[in-house]
Amino acid sequence: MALIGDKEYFKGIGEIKFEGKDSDNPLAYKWYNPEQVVAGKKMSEHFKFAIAYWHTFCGQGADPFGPGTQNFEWDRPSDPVEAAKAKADAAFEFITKMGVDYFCFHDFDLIQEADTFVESEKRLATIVEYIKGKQAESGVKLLWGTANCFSNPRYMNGASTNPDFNVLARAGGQIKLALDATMELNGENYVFWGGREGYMSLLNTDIKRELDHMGKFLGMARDYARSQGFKGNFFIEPKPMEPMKHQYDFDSATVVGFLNEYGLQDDFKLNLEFNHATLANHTMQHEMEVAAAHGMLGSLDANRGDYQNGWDTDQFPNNITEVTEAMLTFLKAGGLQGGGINFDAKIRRNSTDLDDVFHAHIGGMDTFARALVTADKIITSSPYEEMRAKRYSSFDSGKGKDFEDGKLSFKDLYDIAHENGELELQSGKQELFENIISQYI
Ligand code: XLS
Ligand code: NI
Ligand code: NI
Repeated sequence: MALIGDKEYFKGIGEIKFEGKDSDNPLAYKWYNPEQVVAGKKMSEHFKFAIAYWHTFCGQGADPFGPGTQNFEWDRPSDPVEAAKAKADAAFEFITKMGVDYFCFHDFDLIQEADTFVESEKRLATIVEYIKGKQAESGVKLLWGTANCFSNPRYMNGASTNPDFNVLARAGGQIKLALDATMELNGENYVFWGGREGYMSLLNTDIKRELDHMGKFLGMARDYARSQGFKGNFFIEPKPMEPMKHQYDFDSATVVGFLNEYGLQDDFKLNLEFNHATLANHTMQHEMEVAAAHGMLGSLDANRGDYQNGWDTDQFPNNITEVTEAMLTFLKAGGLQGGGINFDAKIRRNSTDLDDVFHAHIGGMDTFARALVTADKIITSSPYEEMRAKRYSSFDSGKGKDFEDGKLSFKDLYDIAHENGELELQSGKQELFENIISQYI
């Protein structure tokens, strides 16, 4: 069913279908087959792909050196409410044609923020009502909502970590409305990305006080949403820097520690992003492993960085090795805790055709599908699992098992060391592990 209002924005492009890897139709899926069962679940259920409202329908390709290049038809109405409705029409047409089930938004992606808080609240209510109708018509669901508490100049020193209480309170007011909008649209989760929660200079910053404020603020937001009946997950999205010099939600390990410190660990999980991982000098697989080890692998923002520069370039994923490694962790963790895979990615500034945004998402979804199938084969039919298990086999019985069971004293370790004498080296077999990944791709 193609959902097309009075106006069709993506003319000449119909629904994107799965045609298999031998198809040379650029507007077809080669690997992503929503119905295909992998590791006991349909691909569409594994992934819960989502389209990011901000990049795909708000971003126009501007960069620090020049204005946008992508002035599409839905950007043209001058009245903010008309513009927001046109954008919603274009968004739902695109999402439906892609056959994707979910979208994600920031409050003021949906509609332009007004000059006053009161007027912004009214605008938001109007567009939420409109989008509710679009959802009912199309069946498209909301993976998560969030608030943009980083673009407006009032947040230049942070939102919940702002040294000025009145800015913190304003952020609270704004996030209350974003939570309400998320609940109204049946959002399955709510994301906090601390865009300016961090510092530019330590000379003017009290880290301890700011972290305490953020911890308290997040707890209050959670309590409010729970009191309104929100059952979904809260996610924190780590990123080490940009826009701030340093951001408090630096990486998975930092955020896990923070959540435990402030008593947020039962309601909050992590939304991890590939490009943020690389900015933190980690691989995405590392970030996912750390989150999974704490039962906090919540959701993923799919994209990739540029390996030759250090920016958050938010390119569409196409690195099959990188995504396959991520999918190994994904499958072994039993998937995501409530989240899905949101394309937090944008087409390049010089990609100016309407079909470019289709090619971008098709490529990204195919990369994930191919990586999932590959990771599943590696787990089920290669020696990979056995090789990993073998490395730890000395803990499966005898003294190693006693150690794991807490039956040995430190003095026992000394006695065992004495008895063993000098040890043979045990190879880590890294190159063989790497070859298995390549072989199965
Ligand atoms: C920016 C973040 C942002 C979050 C949502 O780098 O990735 O887009 O995903 O606020
Ligand atoms: Ni990002
Ligand atoms: Ni993101």
